[in-house]
Amino acid sequence: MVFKEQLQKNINMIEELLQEFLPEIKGSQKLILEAMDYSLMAGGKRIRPLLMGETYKLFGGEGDEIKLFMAAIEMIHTYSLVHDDLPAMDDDDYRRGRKTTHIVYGEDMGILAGDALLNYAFETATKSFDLVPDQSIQIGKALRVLSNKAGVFGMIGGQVIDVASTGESINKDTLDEIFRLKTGALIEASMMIGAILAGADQNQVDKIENIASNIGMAFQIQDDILDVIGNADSIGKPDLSDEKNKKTTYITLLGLEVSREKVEKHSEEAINQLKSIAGDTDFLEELVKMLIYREK
Ligand code: GRG
Repeated sequence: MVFKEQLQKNINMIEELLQEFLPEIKGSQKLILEAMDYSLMAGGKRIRPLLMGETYKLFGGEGDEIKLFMAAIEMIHTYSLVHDDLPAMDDDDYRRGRKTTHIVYGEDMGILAGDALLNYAFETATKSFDLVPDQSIQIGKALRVLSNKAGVFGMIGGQVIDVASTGESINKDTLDEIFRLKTGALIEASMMIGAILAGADQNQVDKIENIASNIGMAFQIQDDILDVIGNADSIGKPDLSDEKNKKTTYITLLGLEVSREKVEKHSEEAINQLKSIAGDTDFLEELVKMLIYREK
């Protein structure tokens, strides 16, 4: 099957499993359940579950427990976007082509829907203990990676440095740290969990962490580039949201050309490291190229 067809099939499968694992919208929690559904089912590229599922397959995984973790990582990613859009943070009215959660449901429900998605991610992932009890050690390790990479020394930590340094001038080391944590940590978690649940050993998991870290850097620098040169969603018009939010970016620090070279360097490293892993890495390599050279 050609790459694009396979990709669409995988995305459809992810959409279905997200819907399947979300609670039914009913009862006394109807409002928050609706806000969670609104946030999670708003589309999005689904790159974290895609990377997780493919890494799982690469290391020979064949079970269904990965689906619970694929849903969990997308729930955590979505919570971070819902909170990032709040008035106290970026104060954005639109996300993924529609009104943000706090605009539709109010700021209170925006906060709670984000909290609920974060918690529900763990409620979902821990169902894997019932599904494959004999895999409890791998599941425990995967949960540790998920919580650490999303936490104060991972994604949240990156957001903290980012928020604290907004409007300040920062150097490249600090910017790299923000990218590594804010964007990289969840991408690392996605691929590491795929490897862990498939039974990869520690050396292989470390290698995957490194590959994912390069993907995360390339992905975020490309995000900065798209903010300046425009993307397909805004019909070629730049968003310039980084400029509006007074953010230091790769472009403001190094310029467009060097930023493009950095994207190239990180993606090449990721792809070369992927090639050194035994197994069929073709789809993953295509996926990495597509993510890094995306236009939205
Ligand atoms: C609020 C705890 C907390 C964290 C927020 C992820 C994040 C940290 C903020 C979102 C803003 C942003 C641009 C983060 C960098 C990572 C990134 C490029 C997120 C967007 O991810 P995509 O492109 O989004 O995968 P879709 O909508 O496709 O899922």
